[in-house]
Amino acid sequence: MKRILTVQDISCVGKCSLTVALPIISAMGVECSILPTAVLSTHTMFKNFTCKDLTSEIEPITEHFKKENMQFDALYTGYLGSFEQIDLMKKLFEDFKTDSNLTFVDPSMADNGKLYDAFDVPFAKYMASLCAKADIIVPNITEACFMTDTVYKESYDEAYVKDLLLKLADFGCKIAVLTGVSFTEGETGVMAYDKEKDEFFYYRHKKQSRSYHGTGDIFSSTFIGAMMRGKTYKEAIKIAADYTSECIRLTILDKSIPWYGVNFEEAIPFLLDSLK
Ligand code: PXL
Repeated sequence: MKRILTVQDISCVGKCSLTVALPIISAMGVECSILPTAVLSTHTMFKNFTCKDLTSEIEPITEHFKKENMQFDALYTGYLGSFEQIDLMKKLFEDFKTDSNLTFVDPSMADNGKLYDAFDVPFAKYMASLCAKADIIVPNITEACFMTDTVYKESYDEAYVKDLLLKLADFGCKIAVLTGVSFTEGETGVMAYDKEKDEFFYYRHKKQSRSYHGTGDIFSSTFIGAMMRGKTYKEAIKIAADYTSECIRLTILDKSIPWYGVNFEEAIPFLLDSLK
C-alpha cells in the first residue's frame, strides 16, 4: 500500500484540509499519514474560530520520522499558516524527497479573486517558493495570479490560462495544474501543463450551479490519491474533477447539508467506482 504524508491544519468542523484528506485518501486504499500544522475550532470562514498553532511540533515530529527511517510515496502540503511553516515544508521536501516519490503542493490561500482573511500578498509570493520545489502544484486561478503577479480576470481566453501555466511551470515544478478553468458558461475544468513533454491538457465538465468551501482540498486529496493508485496525472485529474463535481451535485440536492462544506461522504462510492 502506498503512503502519503499530508501537512495541513485540522479544522474540527468545516470539512476541509485534514478532515477531508484523511477519509478520502484512506477510502482510496492509500495510507494517509498526517502532520497537523494547527488545530482550529472551524475553518476560517466561520466567525470567532479558535486556533492553536502547532509550528513548534513540526520539526520534532519530522526528526522522529527521520530516526525511524520513514519514507513516503508522496508528500502533500495544503493550507499553511505562516512563512515559517513554508520554510519547514521546504526542509521536509529536502529531507524526505527521493528519486521515486512525489512532492505535491496545493497553495491553498485564495479564491474568487481574493486572498483568504489570514493571508497577504507577500505570503502568496512566498508560497511560490514552495511551489518551486514541488513535482506537482494545484493552484486555482486566483492563487496562480497572486503567485505570478498576473491580473486576475473573471473571464479569459485559452491564451491567458496557458500563459499562467507557463509562468507557474517556470517556478520549477514538473506539472502545473490549474483548477476552475472555465471558457464557456455551464462548463468548467482543469488545465495542466507538463513541462517535460511541453504539453497542455484540458479536462472539462459540467459546471455545477453553486460553489462551496473545501472543494479545492477534495480535488487535491483525490488527485494525489489517484496517482498513488497508479493513475496517470491526466486520469487523476479526471477522477478528481468528476468526484468534486459529484460532491457539489449531491450537496445542492440535499438542503440539510450545512453551508460550510460539501457532501463528500455520500459520494465516496462514486469515487471508488471511478478507480476501477
Ligand atoms: O480549504 C482551505 C482551508 C483550509 N484550512 C483552513 C481554512 C481554509 C479555507 O478557508 O480556513 C483553516
